Amino acid sequence: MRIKIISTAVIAAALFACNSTQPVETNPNEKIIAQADSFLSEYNQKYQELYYQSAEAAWTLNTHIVEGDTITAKLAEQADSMYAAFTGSESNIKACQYFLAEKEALSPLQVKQLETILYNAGSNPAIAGDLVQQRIKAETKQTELLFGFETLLNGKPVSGNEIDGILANSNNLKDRQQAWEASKEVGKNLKDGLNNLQQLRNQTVQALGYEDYFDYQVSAYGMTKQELMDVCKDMVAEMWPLYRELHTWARYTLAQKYKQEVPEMLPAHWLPNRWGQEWSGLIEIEGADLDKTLEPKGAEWIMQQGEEFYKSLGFDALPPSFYEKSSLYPAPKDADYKKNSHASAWHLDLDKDVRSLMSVEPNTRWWGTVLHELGHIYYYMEYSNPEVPMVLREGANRAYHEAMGSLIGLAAMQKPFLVDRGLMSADVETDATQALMAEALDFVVLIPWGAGVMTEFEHDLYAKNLPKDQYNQKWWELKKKYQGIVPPTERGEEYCDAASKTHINNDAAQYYDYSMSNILLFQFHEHIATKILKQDPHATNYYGNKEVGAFLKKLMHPGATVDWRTHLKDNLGEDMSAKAMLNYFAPLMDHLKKVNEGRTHTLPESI
Ligand code: X8Z
Ligand code: ZN
Repeated sequence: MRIKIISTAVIAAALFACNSTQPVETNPNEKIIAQADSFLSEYNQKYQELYYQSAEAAWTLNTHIVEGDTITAKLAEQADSMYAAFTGSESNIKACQYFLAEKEALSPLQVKQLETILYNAGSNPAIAGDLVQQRIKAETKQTELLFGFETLLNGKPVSGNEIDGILANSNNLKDRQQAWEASKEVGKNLKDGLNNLQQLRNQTVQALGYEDYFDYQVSAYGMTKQELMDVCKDMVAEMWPLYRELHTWARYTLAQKYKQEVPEMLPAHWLPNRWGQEWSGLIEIEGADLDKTLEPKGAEWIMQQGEEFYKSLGFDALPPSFYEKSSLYPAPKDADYKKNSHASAWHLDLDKDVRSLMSVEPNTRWWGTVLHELGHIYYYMEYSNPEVPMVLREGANRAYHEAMGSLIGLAAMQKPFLVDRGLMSADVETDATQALMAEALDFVVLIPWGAGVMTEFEHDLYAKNLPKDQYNQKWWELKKKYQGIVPPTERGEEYCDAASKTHINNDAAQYYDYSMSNILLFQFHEHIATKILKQDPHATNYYGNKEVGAFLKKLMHPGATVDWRTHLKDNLGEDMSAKAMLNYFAPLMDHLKKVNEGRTHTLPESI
């Protein structure tokens, strides 16, 4: 049965009727509580239904991209429009405002739901209906252009995995540069679309009083833009001395590897990642080449072992539908469709229908990504419980969501775990400092990229209306400032290198989530290692420990029904802080200072 949405007039009439018919001694709070409950239960039901339809259509759009397939795009747009019309409807907004005016009378859970409903309305307000429609269309188009793009290398189509393979393994700088440049070609096609989305995203949220789209996305954390930018600035500043040492180490190490002079800044194509966002591929730990171990085992094995790890902590097996409906492996070479090549996890019905979209291959990078995505999936499954209303089936904040699987990814690279799981021989004498290096090249290197480059670019894009003819200049200015990375050759405004990053197109103004998640996950890890496992945080083995699982479930179970700060304090006894991460990497700082002695640093001492 379709539920009619209550309008303010209906609510007011209902209240009035109640007032005139109820006995005088009835607590007036009870009435408004009951009214709000009835509104919320109807809302949640309809929300789930429309969310599901829209997610299903988006799933098809992302897993089966066929050039010129207007039907899939149309279906996705239609479903999105229905979802937008409901979540942004004037009557729903008014109802929330009406109830929130009586906040004190309501329960905290009701207030949280009403606030979230209003927040969701913020990106789709009916009063900006035409703009919302245009934005939905533009977003669908951008996804098609990004993932339908045929990247060519020497005239032949190549996949993202193949580009990554070259950047991970080739010592030939010419090949590397070609692969890197090929991976940026897609940006040219996306520039107009990004410019269009920049305007449309801003205009739609402005209709409900947000300053701009960046302001809107940040408000989910209960922060102002300035507060968020300050948090990001602090994260970058705290990690900077370590990043600066890593940068110097990487310049000298790579110059030697490629037999070149030591460059002032790192050429983008020298690094083992298209965006230079993580450099863990630069280190090889003797006797512990996980790539070699994983290769013969195959992609399916990686998936299965990932699930096994979570199960060993006490999580349930994945529902059979996960394997039936997910799109886990690369599309066959001769497939007549393309798929989104960036990994993601989906909660389609906000209940049991969980899926992941990946292109898993048997290597270390995908091992980490599988565990990351499964973290999202298990978070979905954990908060899909009767205590969490549909509209609050989200992470305590977005960074929590990103942190869970990355935490397991960190744990899954530590020696005691690898030995336990037969992925490393117990006899291998590993160098603990090298292992720490590999972790820093992943988790530390992401901070200036995420909290610096990506965040400041998107801040300027939305909050400062960055002009289109300055996109690339700004991008490379930030890459140099925060990452010390420069392009192989001049990149003019015909390119749009920022748009080669998925999130700029379809996960806009949220990338600080990942930097915050790295900070949070070291706090979680320190707690687990010292309080639960009583092991050195650098050498843990979570496998099979139900207490670790119980702790994670406790973090996950309430979804967004809790305030993220209170939740952290309640479970860890502390606020968000980089202290755990800094402590963890402290031994590396001493080591790097020694290794870099006599070398020239080209990044400033502080930022
Ligand atoms: O996008 C992701 C995940 C999906 S939420 C694979 N990550 C960021 C990225 O790839 O840019 C994980 C780490 C950073
Ligand atoms: Zn993620």
